[in-house]
Amino acid sequence: KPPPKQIKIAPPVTTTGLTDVDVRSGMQVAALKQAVTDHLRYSIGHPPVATTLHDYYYALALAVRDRMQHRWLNTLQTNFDLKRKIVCYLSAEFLMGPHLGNNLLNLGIEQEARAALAELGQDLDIVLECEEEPGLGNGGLGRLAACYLDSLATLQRPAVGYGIRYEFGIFDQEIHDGWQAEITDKWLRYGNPWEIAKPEVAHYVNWGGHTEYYRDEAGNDRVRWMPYRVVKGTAYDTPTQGYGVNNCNTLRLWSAEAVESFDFQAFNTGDYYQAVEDKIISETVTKVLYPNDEPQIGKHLRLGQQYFFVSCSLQNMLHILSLSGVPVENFAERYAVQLNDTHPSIGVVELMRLLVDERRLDWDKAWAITVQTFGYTNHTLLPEALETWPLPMFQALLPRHLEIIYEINRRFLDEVRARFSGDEARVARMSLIGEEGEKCVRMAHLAAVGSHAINGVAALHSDLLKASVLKDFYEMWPERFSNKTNGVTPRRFLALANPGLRALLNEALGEQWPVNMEQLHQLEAKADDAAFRRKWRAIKEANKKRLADYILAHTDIELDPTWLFDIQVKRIHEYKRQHLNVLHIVTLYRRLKENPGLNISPRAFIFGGKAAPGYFMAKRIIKLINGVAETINADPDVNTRMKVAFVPNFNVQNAQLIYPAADLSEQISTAGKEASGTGNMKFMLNGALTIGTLDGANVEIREEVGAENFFLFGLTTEEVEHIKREGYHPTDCIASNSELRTVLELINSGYFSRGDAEVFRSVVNNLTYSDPFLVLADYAAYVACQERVSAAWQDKENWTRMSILNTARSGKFSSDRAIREYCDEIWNVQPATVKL
Ligand code: GPU
Repeated sequence: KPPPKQIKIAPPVTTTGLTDVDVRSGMQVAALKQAVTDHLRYSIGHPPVATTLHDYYYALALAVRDRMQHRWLNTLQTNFDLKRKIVCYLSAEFLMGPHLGNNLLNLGIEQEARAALAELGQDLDIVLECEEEPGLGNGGLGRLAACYLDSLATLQRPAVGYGIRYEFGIFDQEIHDGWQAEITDKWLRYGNPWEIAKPEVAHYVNWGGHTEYYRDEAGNDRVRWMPYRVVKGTAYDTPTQGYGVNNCNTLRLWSAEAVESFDFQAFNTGDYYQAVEDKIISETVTKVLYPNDEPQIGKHLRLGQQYFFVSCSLQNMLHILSLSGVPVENFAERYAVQLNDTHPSIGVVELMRLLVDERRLDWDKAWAITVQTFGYTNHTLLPEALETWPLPMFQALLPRHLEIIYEINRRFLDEVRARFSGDEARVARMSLIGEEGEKCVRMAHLAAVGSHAINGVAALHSDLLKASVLKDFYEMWPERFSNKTNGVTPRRFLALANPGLRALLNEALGEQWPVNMEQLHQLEAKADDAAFRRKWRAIKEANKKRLADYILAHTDIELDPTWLFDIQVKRIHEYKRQHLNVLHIVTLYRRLKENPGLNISPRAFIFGGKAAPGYFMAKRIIKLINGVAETINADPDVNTRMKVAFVPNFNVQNAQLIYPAADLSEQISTAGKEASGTGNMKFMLNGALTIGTLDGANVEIREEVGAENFFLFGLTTEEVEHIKREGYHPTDCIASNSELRTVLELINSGYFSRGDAEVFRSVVNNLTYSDPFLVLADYAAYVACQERVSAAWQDKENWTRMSILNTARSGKFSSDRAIREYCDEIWNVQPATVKL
């Protein structure tokens, strides 16, 4: 990213005549204007000649943060006074996206801020673009955590998000000659106005070494962990403001530093380099986010990151509990700790260690507290994505934790044997230690054993969980299992991302819909109103124009906003089947070349998404999309009716431009593979129609919107499993479909790679001889379904009707609904009203 423009703007001098308006908390234009002016002068302190646009962003951000700070402190005090139970959401990722626009929205001061900046000669929209978004997540899982923080605050539930302050978040993606290039994400480069460092909030985390057994004063056998290294974790807090309420919760991220006292030994013996090296190793822990989402790659440092943030967080909870004068025995009455997938599941063991070794509780008591405290959300069924750690690696880093795991496992397997006597195969399947091949710790089993509640993230996913990955655990403890279908925040992804639609909804429904999405049902009546439909179309077209401008600026590809915008944005993964989408595009291309008079609905095919840097096939798929785009966009025979664009660096910021501009949402994963999906919901909220398989939350989206307003195609989960069992031969699909054969041959010939027939050989071969995600098996059904889409698009009025119905029936997918369910059914956490 280039440094912010050095626009020379003289800091203004104002005379507001403020009387009762506090510059640090006033919400009026005059107060905000004065606050920005003061921050420019006293917090940033550039002379007029050096003041930049970025300075205005930073000054406004600080002014907004002051307003939240006021609410934040009141929230903390209220929760403390009321002794409320607190949700602790443990997540290795929080993909927050840009803060400024969202905080203005949630505080209800967008217009005031816009006016204040205008009086200072600045445009809010341009200032908003200066923000470098914190990309501390890979995709769906990290963004879900961010949506849940928004809903927790809005629903007035006391909550803390605990995670890692990565110095480098998810890489920035550039496209060079069609290939993905990864650029380090230096998001902290120009400072971060949203966080407040809390150097006094620090905890110490041990690594490695060995354990010693001793007898305490009372004659009890105890264990002491003699670590090889100690790392210090310091808290950085980001306030998360609820919408339309005073509640402001905390996102607490831990940053690792070296422990100085540890250096002295080395310095005294003159081993300066050893000391410096220790410091570097310690600080490495929170350096960088691992860019692989599913599957996680089993690296030593990754386990270190997980243990580091989980240990800091649990120590922090215990510390606050004792400050409140609450006995440790009451831990589970005061904290509901949720594990966002298995990444923080070492917490089960760490809490046991803290309670048994450090607080000297007896085992049974500690275990009861632990199970009562934790809940576990599973986010994937992909076997290669289930986390396991090789035993030697685990033992080297966490020797005491391995001992505790053995003890948990011994007691647990006794229970299994008592329930299912003689079933040793079941015992082996359920063990926390995997013994086939290299021995390993199974983190999903640990999370399941250590949690009183286990949930999947969509109805289908939760059912499959009980029938496959966690079947044995379901048979053991059926009462622990439930479904919590994901949701997304309508504040960021509708009100903020789609101001045109926001205004129309306000006009039609009043202003409560962002916190009561069921009210959107009232739109159903409007779907039959031609004047309303015209307004609806005008908003969609303006959003498409806005996206087209962005795409032109970033790719040089010009799109026509009157065309059908067909969009697939998400991480690039074979199971998500971006290559199935490409096969349809090439099919259409060939049909147009063969039959120039063919009547098709003109379409823009838009893609976006990052590939894990080491994921060979995903990177080829990006190259394929770009190769097809280059050829098609340059071909005058077709480019008046179809174009293809790959939006580089898909992130939260450009997602807010993309979802509102979609006519068609591509949700085409192999049935049974996408746990839920959340992009599907963001599209629906914004009135896109879905083309999709019966996978993840698509099933529930179709249920809500009605089958007649959803383009369904493809094999079901059962059919997929059946075909796999019988032995799947993709070559049969090719043999029986000459059009598919021609399409694959065209890709293989080098036609989309300037004659180089090697580039896509691996993709074509993979589909031809392996095709693990049944792309070819679903090809014909997908192409046929796309023809139905094309025909439906011709009827503008009916398409608009369906679009309105999609928004009208999207209420279920608000994260508020999801968070209410978690609070009522898993966490038992009540709202607390915060007054100013
Ligand atoms: N998901 Br596990 C991720 O984004 N990263 C992960 O490491 C794992 C799951 C996603 C699922 O793929 C997606 O289906 C789901 O909607 C999302 O988590 C949130 O639950």
